[in-house]
Amino acid sequence: MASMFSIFLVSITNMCLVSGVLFNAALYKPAFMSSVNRDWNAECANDGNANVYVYSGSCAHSILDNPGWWMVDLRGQYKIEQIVLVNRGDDPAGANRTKNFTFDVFKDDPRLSGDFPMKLGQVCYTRIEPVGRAETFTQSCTAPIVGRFVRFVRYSLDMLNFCEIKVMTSTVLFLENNFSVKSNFRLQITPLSTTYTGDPSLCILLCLQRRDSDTCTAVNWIRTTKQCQMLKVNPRNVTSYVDDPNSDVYVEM
Ligand SMILES: [Ca+2]
Repeated sequence: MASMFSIFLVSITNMCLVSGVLFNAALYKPAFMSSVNRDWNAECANDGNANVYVYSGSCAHSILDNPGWWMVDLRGQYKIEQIVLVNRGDDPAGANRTKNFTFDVFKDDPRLSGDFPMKLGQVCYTRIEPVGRAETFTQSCTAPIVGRFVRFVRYSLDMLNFCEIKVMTSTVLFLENNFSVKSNFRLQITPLSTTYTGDPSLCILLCLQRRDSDTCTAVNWIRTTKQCQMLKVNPRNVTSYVDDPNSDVYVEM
């Protein structure tokens, strides 16, 4: 089965997307945190599901850490303008843990530096007081910051537990995306849009250009007709593959 997958690197360094509206650059991107409690992993906090009940499986939750941190890789350089945090809602004591934290931003992966996680990046904002139970807290950065890695960090001993984080931007400076290709399959979901392109690379580029409106993350490329079907799916939870000898499916990694 492994031979059905190959990696297709799409590096669109000249793509500049300036949208008229803020959109969430963190949705479905790779995310990490200082530790994981049960299966409530970091990517539960950017899965697009804002359910505030931890046992729903849509919240990230660490064990006791100092510092405790959560971080998303936006896979490109974005001008970060605002952060939205949806706090835990099912437990008052748990909700009260979301305080004394900072959101900071790095251009490069800070985990590769020797002083991670202690070193601060460029600070979007710091909040001392707790975010309310089940509250959706929205805060603009003091000034927009260009970067790729956006981190929640708290320099005291406690657990992290929040249910969604959105990184709001209106400007993409460039993208660096990897797609995996699975030959002779397609995803059986309703496309966001369908068009015809000369090759799958163009299809993927059109998909990425929809970032500001509908988070296109995958394409079905119908080889026989050169049809490009643009799709929205969580790349970490793809279940709707079907056999199709005329199609290849490309999914963002
Ligand atoms: Ca969530």
